[in-house]
Amino acid sequence: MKNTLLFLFFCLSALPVFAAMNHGGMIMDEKGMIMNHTPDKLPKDCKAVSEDVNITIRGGHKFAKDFAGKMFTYDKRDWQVPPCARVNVTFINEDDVRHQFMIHGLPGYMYPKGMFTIELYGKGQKTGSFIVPSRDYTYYIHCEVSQHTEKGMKGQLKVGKGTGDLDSILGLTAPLTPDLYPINNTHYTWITLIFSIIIGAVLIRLLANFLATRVL
Ligand SMILES: [Cu+2]
Repeated sequence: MKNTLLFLFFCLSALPVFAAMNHGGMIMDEKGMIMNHTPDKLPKDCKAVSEDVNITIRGGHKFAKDFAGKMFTYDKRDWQVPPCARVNVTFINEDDVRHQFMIHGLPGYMYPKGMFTIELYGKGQKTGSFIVPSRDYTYYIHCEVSQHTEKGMKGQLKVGKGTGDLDSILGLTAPLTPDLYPINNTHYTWITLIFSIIIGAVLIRLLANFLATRVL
C-alpha cells in the first residue's frame, strides 16, 4: 500500500514535465502548438545561418477594421529576409478564437508538407524558428482556418528578392476574386425611383399645407 502511494505521488509530481509534449516535430500545450520548430538544422543549400531575424506578428479581428468586407488579419502582412536567415517568429493572438501563423513552401526534406506553423487556441503568444533556404522565393503565410484565410488572414515572406508579390494580400495586392455586388438596374428600377420621388414630393406638399392650416 505504501509503495503504491509513493508510486502515485511520483507520477503526479512528474505531470508538469509532460505538460508541454513534443510529438515528433510538434510542441504542444494547453495554449497551442508549434509544428516543425527547426532552429538548428540548415537547409542543404546553406553553409551557415546568415542572420537571425526576429519577427513579431499579431493576429486578430481588430487589424481588419480598415478593410471593407474583411474579418481577420495580421498587423503586418509582408516581410523580407536574407537567404539562409533564421527566422524567429513570435506570434501573438489577440482574439479569443484559434489563429495560426502557417508558412508554406519550405523544403520538404526538413519540413513535412513544407510547413512551419504556430497555432494559438485563443489569446496568447508563442515563439518558434525556421531557417529559410538560399533561393529567392516568396513564401505564402496564412491562418489555416479557411474562413480566416478568405476573410483576410494572409501574408507573404520574401527570401532575397522574392518571386513577386502574391495576390489578395490586404493593403498590398488586389484580390484574385474580388467581392462584387453588382446592381442590375432595369427600366422598372427607374420607374420605381421616379414614382417614389413624385409620391414623396406630393406628401411633402400635403404635409406643408396641413401644417400651415394648423398654425393659422
Ligand atoms: Cu485564424
